[in-house]
Amino acid sequence: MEKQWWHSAVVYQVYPRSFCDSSGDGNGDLRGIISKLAYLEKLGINLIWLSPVYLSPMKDNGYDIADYQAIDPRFGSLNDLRELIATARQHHIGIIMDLVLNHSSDQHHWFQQAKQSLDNPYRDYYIWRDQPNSLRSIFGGPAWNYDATTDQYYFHLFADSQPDLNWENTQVEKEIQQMISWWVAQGVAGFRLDVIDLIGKQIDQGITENGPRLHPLLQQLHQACFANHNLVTVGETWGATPEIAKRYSDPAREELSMVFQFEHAALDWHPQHGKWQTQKFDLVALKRVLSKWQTAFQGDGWNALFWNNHDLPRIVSRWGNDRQYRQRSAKLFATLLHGMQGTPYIYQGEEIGMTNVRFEHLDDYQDIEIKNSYQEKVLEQQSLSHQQFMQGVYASARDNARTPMQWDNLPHAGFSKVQPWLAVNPNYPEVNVSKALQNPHSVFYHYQRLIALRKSADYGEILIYGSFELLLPEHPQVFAYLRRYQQQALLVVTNLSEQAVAVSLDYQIKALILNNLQQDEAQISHLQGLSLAPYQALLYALDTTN
Ligand code: TEU
Repeated sequence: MEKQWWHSAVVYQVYPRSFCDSSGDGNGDLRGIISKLAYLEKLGINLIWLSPVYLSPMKDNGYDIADYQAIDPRFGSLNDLRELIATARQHHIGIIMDLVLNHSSDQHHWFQQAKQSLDNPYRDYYIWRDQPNSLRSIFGGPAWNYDATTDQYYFHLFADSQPDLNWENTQVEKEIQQMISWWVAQGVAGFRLDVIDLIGKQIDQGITENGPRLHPLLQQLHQACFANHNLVTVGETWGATPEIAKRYSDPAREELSMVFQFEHAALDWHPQHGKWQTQKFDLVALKRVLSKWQTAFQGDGWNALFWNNHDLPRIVSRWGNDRQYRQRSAKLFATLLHGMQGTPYIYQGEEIGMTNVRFEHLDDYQDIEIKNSYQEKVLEQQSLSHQQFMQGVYASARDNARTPMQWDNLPHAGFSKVQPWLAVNPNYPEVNVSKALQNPHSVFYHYQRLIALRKSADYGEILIYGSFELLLPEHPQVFAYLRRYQQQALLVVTNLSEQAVAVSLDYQIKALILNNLQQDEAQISHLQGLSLAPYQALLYALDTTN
């Protein structure tokens, strides 16, 4: 397949509100990000995916945009953003902006106009009906909100303060294309497209995901905004199967560079209660899903690799062990992910093994999804008790990922001089950047090594373009796979359990490249009877001469 610059890139997601507060108002901001660019360059990443910083009432932390071409004063100014783009470039880092195109905030002037009257010129920018149908909001409750002024209902797949834009209206499409082209002209490296699989919806048929208009709209977007700019574009697509993912990311179709698929990310969710009642982690299922995605594309698609983002709980708490084996299991997940084929994404704090949080009261949490789901599941339907719901919050709530970045052991973890908008995880004296940077065996340096390997002359090509073969698919503790490229082979072998385990693999070793344990390396040359300690992760180069 034709090589692209973003095949070899590593992306780091910044959730601006929680990254670094330079102004002292308890919210992270752009100048805070600028102050940490040297740190990110040291980690080795190439791109920052910047979660939304646009003007917003912050009902959904910026995923409710009131003006796509203005910066929210909490985060700074447009000049600060221009400075971020320019300074990041000096650190060899590009900026990926987050585009929320499925909906706007109800504070956007389009919606403020639209709700004035039935014949307002902006009325048709949104979706209105005389009667609601049975569609539900992803955040809980009906997807329709009654507007008394005009005696109609408007449609919202998320909060009622996030009305869905009407992509059937070509005027909407045109305005959005102009806005995106303006951002391209600001010098950004690319875009992440929020819930992009929802824009082709056909409400009256009850189709929200993967609607018939989706791909034509994306091709038009590509044509109007992305073509000839050498950008990277990544779509958020919860409903993607490999077949669907090819429709987005096959280069011949000229839509997006890649998509985030969530099959692995929702594996332990309950069929009825979803993330609010998690089920036992099933390693065999995880391996099956990931290896399906690893082998799905033959030049007609590209994987985006991630464990974490601002919507998901922390991987080390979720499927690792965030107590006794915190650092070790954090490194294990890093090795597994960065060893696979695709573009890796790191979510802020992942590189130091930040964990989930357990606040005592529901009120200690800020996320609108928590509040709305509590309303629906505990108060209205009474399908979960308060206690059950809190267990769900501890396991899966989005605020697990959104607690402020832990920079050092000063008050508020060095994130801010004042009480932050969301409380800091109390483990910050132990888990923080400053401490990680002082310890050569920290999670941070493990990530740094993995990123460096991807850039190395010896292993870059195989890590980026090598084929993938899952080993021991039914093994209940071990996740192991091979990568092959031309005459080279790599082996990743990991133990996702608290018990030591012995495996027998019939390969000759050339070199041990990475080990998440500080061990005196026994001079083994063959992998028969390999014994893995709890959460051990090894990366070998294999001898392929015979
Ligand atoms: O997320 C899409 C989305 O559907 C998530 O809200 C997810 O389904 C949910 O967390 C699972 O319970 C995107 C953004 O990443 C998210 O932060 C926004 O809240 C959402 O879109 C609306 O813009």
